[in-house]
This record gives sequence, structure tokens and C-alpha cells, in this order.
Amino acid sequence: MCAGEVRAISRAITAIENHQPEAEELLRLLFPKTGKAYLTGVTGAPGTGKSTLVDRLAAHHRKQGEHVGVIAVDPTSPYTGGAILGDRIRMQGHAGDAGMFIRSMATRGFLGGLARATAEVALLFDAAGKQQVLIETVGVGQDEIDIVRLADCVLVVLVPGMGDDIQNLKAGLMEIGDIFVLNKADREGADKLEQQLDAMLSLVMPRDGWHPPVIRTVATENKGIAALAETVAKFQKHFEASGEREKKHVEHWKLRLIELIESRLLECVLGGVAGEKRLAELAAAVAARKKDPFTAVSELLAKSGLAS
Ligand SMILES: Nc1nc2c(ncn2[C@@H]2O[C@H](COP(=O)(O)OP(=O)(O)OP(=O)(O)O)[C@@H](O)[C@H]2O)c(=O)[nH]1
Ligand SMILES: [Mg+2]
Repeated sequence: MCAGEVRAISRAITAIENHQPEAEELLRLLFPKTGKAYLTGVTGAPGTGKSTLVDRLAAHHRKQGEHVGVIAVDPTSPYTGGAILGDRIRMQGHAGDAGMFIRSMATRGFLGGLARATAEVALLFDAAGKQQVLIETVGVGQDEIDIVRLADCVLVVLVPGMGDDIQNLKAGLMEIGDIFVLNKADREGADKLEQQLDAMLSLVMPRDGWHPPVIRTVATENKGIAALAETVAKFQKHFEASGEREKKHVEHWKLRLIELIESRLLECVLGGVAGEKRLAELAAAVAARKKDPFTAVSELLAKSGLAS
């Protein structure tokens, strides 16, 4: 793993995805070797060009001699049915490059385990010597937002013609963006969108002295990619220079620990795949007023020995 061996990384990711017990043991052993990778989350509405951007950013980092790990989170969202195949095709250009590892994470269907799995794969990449880890998710739901929040730097991708204005932009997305990428800047309406974005961002309080900038890109033509990478590096430096870095890392691990606790507790209380069925049955009983939710939860906790 630490030598960045592709087959070893693949097997470890599979172990994580399948909740194999050795995955946790492996992560525990590897953890002291982590903390060097920089995690960039890329999110935005479906079809805004996230995969194309990630692909170009990855190529940019490779050119600088950095090793790259990419995690493309396959959303459950029906919007993006075609995305998986598309991603594979677009990223094929890197096949055979041992300094680059791309993995699609499928939603394994059970109780918010995806954010945890994504974070764990990022740790694996870190231990395997990937200096840059890029995570793509569609910013449509809270799950996806939770995933990118694990990143050190969050890029929110917007495109012209998203509607008459950006009012329909999810407020949550606006809050998590460290850098706003105005992709498809070759399209009509780019100027107008930039003006609207600037106006909106001028109202946002700078976080720790950082004003989220807007970077124009045409991902398909590799335009603006270097500037975007530079801005990410600038953001990284900003936080390293200010005393905020430690604070941010503690915040980061607070979130991750909460997630880990949640996922462990859910697993403990509901158990593996059968748990989903049990949850559905309980929910049906509560909906039909056959049981109240408090008693239902107390019973569940008692059964798993977490409460009397
Ligand atoms: N004109 C133009 N088209 C672009 C640009 N960037 C990406 N595209 C095109 O937009 C389409 C969607 O690109 P993707 O990279 O798959 O977008 P995505 O956000 O990853 O899509 P999902 O994963 O399905 O949400 C593709 O046909 C790209 O070729 C750009 O800068 N300009
Ligand atoms: Mg995509």
C-alpha cells in the first residue's frame, strides 16, 4: 500500500466498500503514515463539468510530478444515470499511469455509509503517497454535501444558463464553497453569472480572512485549469500561514469522529443488510401508529445492549 502499488490499493478499497473487518485494521496501521495528502472536493449540479475538471486538474498535478487519487462518488440521484460511463470514458486518458488512481465509489445503499467510505479511501490514498486527492460528488443532497465537507478545499462548480439567476443555487452549496468555478465560460451568459456571483459573494462574510474567489474555466479546452490549481494552492497556504490550520483540522476530525460514531452505532443497532429491512418495518409500524417512535428506538437500543 505504502509503495502505492495499484493492486494493493484496489484490494484495500474493496475491503472498505464491503465492510470487511480487515479494512479497519489496515486503516489503523496506515493512519500514522497519513496527513500529507491535500483533499480537494469538487461539487456542483449535474452536468456542470465536474468530471472534466477533475480530469484536467489531475493531469495538471501529474505534470507537476505529484501523485493523484481520484474518488468519483456515484450518486444515487436519478439525474446522473449516464454519469458513470461518461466518467470512465473521459478519464481513460490516464490508464496505465501508476501515479494516478481513479475509483468510482458506488453507493452501497445503506444508511449514509458513503461519506465514511469516501473518507477512508482518501486516507488510503494518503498512505499510498498520493499528494493530491480529488473527490467528485454531485451537490444535490445533504449526503453529497457531507462528503465534500471532508475535503480541505471545496470547489463549487457553476455554469452559465443555470436559470435566470443563481437564486436556485442551493444555499448549502454557497456556504461550503472555498472557491467558485465558473465552468463552461465559453458559453453565453458567463459575464452575467460572474456579476451575480460576485454580488452574492460580496455579501458573504469572509471565513478566516478568505474571500471565496470566482475562477473561470473551460474544462474541455483546458482553459483556466492552471489558474484554478494555483488558487487552490493559495487557499492551502492561506490556512497554513494563519493560525487557522490547527483549528480547521480539529473541526475536521470532529466531523469525522461524529460520522464514525454514527455509522458504528447504526451498524450496531441495525446491523448489516438485514437492518435496512428491519428499519423499513419499524418505520411502517410507526407510520401506521402501531408503535410510537420513542418506544421503537428504545427497543432497538435495548436489543443491541446499548440501553436497558
Ligand atoms: N462547452 C463546454 N462544455 C463543457 C465544459 N466542461 C465540460 N463540458 C461538457 O459538459 C458535459 C458534462 O461534463 P461532465 O464533466 O460529465 O460533467 P459532470 O458535472 O461530471 O456531470 P455529472 O457527473 O453527470 O454530474 C460534457 O459533455 C462535457 O464535455 C466547458 O468548459 N465548456
Ligand atoms: Mg461526473
